[in-house]
Amino acid sequence: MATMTDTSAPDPDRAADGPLTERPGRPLTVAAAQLGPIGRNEPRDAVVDRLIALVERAATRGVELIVFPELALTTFFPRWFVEGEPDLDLDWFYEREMPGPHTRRLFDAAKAHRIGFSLGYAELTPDGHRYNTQILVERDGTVVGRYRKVHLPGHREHEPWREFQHLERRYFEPGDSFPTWRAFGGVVGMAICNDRRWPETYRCLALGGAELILIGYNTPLHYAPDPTQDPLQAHHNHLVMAAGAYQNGCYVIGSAKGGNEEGVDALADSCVVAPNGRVVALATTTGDELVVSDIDLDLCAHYKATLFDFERYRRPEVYTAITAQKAAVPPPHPTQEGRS
Ligand code: CDV
Repeated sequence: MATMTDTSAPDPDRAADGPLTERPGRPLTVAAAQLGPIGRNEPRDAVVDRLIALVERAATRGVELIVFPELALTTFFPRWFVEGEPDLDLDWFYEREMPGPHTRRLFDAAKAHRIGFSLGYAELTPDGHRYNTQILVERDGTVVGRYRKVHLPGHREHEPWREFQHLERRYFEPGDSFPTWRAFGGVVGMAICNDRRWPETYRCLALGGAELILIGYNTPLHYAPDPTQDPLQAHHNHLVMAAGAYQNGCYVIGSAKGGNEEGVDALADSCVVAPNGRVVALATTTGDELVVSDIDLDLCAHYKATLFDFERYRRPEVYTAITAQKAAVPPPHPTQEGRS
């Protein structure tokens, strides 16, 4: 029988070298900078004005890092099939440089207030590639890193049976990695919208040491392939981010573009989730709103060094199916002989 002094059995509730003790802490004040709808013809400068207003509000609240949503500079244009929309200039929705002529003011305002930020936008590279991208900018205005969305949802071809399209797979190429960076006193990673539903996203980022995962999203309340999910959108949103945070000992900041955008209702519910899996700050509106939280990155160690001590407890040799196969491979149906 195990005694109080028996150290032979691994105790998952205790760090490998003894109980976690009080630490000095790595405090950081963060905010999801939720946006309400952006109109199809809303000029870029008007959108940037809204982003700067949120930066200025953040400054009065001591915020050091703000997270803007996915495609935060434009309406969610993948809802339109361009051939059917002669007035739609698709290239207008993409940024060719970052910062560019319109976004330079945002960089300057954030730097003036010593506020870092993460911003989602449609990227058009000089050699013609298009990505759904999010960047991370430090408090001194330097671009720390860029992430390109890995999990592109929706479809490639026009599907007229839908109330609105979701043509991300037509308008973007997928990204191919989950990088992490040292920034804001910790290790930071990013993900975009549909990425947040996949456990692989968080685990890949956590294997890169992520303590803080920044996620922008545009989630229509109506999911055409299976409308039974419509009333569950808010539940699924927090379910996946809370699970990702807890199972990887990370903070997660989820920032929505919510409200009714060009006739499509989108989920708001921007939030900050702690490594214990609790939503510690939550939006109360569907419009432009700062969702502020005082976090402590040292809280991550309580999970990373105990229950989710990867080095001690993970079994990658047993998880080979995760990278070796894509679709599920169920066992074969039993044969008549097998049943007898
Ligand atoms: N922008 C997104 O990635 N939206 C998806 C919808 C289409 C399901 C999402 O996962 O929220």
